[in-house]
Amino acid sequence: MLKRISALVLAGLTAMTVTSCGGSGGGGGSITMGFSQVGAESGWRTANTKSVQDSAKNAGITLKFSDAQQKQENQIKAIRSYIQQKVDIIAFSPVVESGWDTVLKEAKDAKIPVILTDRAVDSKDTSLYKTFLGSDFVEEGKKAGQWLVNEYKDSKDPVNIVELQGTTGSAPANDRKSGFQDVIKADPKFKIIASQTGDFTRAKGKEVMEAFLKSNPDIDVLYAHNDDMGLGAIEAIEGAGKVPGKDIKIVTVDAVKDGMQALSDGKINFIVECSPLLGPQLMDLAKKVVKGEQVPARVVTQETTFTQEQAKQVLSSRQY
Ligand code: GYE
Repeated sequence: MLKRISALVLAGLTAMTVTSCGGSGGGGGSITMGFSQVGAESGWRTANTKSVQDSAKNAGITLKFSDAQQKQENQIKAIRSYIQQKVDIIAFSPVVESGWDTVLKEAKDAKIPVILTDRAVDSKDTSLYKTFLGSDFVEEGKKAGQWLVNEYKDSKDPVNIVELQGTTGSAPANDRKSGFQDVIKADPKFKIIASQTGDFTRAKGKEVMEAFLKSNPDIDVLYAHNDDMGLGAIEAIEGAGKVPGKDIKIVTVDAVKDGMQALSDGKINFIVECSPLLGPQLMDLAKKVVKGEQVPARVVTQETTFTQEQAKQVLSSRQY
């Protein structure tokens, strides 16, 4: 009797080992990824979500996906639930840069690796995550600034700029602001006369631009941290009886379809590309990390910029 019980226990234990081995992905079984997305605030985000979902499917990775509606507390909850569910790997796009140490430490203690995708965290302890995949937002801000410097190179007059910032405290808002400022500060004729968050949404971009137009009669340039806020602002500018792209020049970041359409139509003057198609690289990195292979600490997305002419040429072939 005793012997039989111990044999059963043994069989049970073996079965458990086999399942957990399959679950870990190390033995060729499928990988489960918990992914906490920022929200659905922009065209960029929608394209990013699709890229992550499609490429998980293509890579044979089981994806648990949650949308945090631009709230850090929701992301922390999602990450904690992925830890409880013992997923093989967690990936997330942190809505803001600060305040992640505790939950990242919890994941580390549970031996669940974390990949940052799209946005960075400001944690000093870089052992809290395996790698960070995404754009160089400072560089994007610089590219927007360089376009402006070139556009006004023959003018001595002051250039009054209004800025629509992304979500307060987010890496792209912080970095696109500082990169832009770094370039334009070389010439005092460039003046940022108003700067406020539009939360990366069209609705907020429109609302804030309306307020800018009311209090500033003399706006030369709008720098919007993403296309969506720029598109909202275009509505506000047209509503105020001005011509976007002419009376007020517009430079934005992302290069999503609607942005590229407005650029081709002459309503936006220049777009700095920020690619949302991070899914395939994310899945490759996840497979390597789960296998215990070394991955680079930082993987930077390749990106370009678009003038109105260039937008016309590529518009029909854009994927997002
Ligand atoms: O530019 C904006 C989105 O984090 C790079 O978030 C991303 C930004 C993107 O809402 O449109």
